[in-house]
Amino acid sequence: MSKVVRVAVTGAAGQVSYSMLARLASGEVFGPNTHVILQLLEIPRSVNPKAMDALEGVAMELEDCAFPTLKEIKVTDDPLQAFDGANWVLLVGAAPRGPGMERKDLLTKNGQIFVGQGKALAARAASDVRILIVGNPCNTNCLVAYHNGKDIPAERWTAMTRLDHNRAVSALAVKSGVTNDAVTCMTIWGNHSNTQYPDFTNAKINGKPATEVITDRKWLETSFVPQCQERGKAIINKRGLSSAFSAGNGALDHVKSLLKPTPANDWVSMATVSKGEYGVPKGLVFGYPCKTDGAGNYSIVEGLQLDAFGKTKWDLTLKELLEEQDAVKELLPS
Ligand code: NAX
Repeated sequence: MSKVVRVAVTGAAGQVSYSMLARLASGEVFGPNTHVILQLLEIPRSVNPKAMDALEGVAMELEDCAFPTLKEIKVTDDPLQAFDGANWVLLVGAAPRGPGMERKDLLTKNGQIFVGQGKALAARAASDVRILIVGNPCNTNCLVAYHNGKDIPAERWTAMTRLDHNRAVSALAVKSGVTNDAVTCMTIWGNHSNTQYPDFTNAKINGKPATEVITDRKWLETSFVPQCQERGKAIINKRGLSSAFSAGNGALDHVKSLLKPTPANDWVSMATVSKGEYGVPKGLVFGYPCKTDGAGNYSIVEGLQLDAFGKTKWDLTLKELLEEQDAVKELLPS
């Protein structure tokens, strides 16, 4: 094995990371001929006495898998060490919403974490780094990190809408009685929140417009869209915990998509730093349909049309992201 890839993961003792790290180390993502060095970040013992212990336990389990592709595991509470030379960075750790916390407080509390991590990434990551923000509110956390780590080009920063994408694909497949691979061209527009717009109007089922296969428009508008938007909450209601392995799976699908070209007749959903596509203000982190080249790069699929229903939903999710941007404006250097 001549190739080595350094992968930094934050929130590495949390439940999403727990469901993801073995898969990252195993060769599933980077292939059987690439050695993986995992650089795992948690919060210091002075902030939470249990987090580093839990992370050390996770590292012991990873060792005990004896993956031929796993070269080294570093555990640290210092972002500069975690991001040192990292080629791929998965920012999963974030501050959870505390009791009585307002949305604005959550945005600014997380924003402060992502100011520091954006700067640390710009200082230490590898020159070819690719960054995925999973920790919520992921679009705005990505916005803050990017604006504070601008030495890293805008196109290297993405936030995760892939779990939403997979949820939407599965929901259409179940409704139309097909397998998941028959559903293509799904887009999650906008925010990874309950304003996201899962776009059934441009999606396809067995190559045909989804709206020709599922002709029950009322179901699409009043069941499918809210089901996707509220899926996270529905899982919490059942499990008593938020989505974990489906979220880890979404993150790995996102990375795998960047490592493999998107098939000609399909695209994937990613939230990216807007260059103004579809009229979104530049610099906002917005969920788009994307095609990838297999070398870590994406391009936005241009020219899709939305109908009146879709446009209304699209406007709402853009409005929410603009409000989130306003809530963290003090954290964005001009
Ligand atoms: P957990 O609470 O299980 O784990 C989070 C971990 O992050 C904790 O171990 C905590 O100590 C650590 N952490 C907090 N601040 C940190 C910092 N500054 N540096 C390093 N580590 C830090 O949450 P989990 O269920 O794993 O979810 C992780 C994040 O993913 C949450 O923000 C969650 O909201 C978000 N999600 C995002 C999804 C998406 O589609 N974008 C879906 C799933 C998930 O809910």
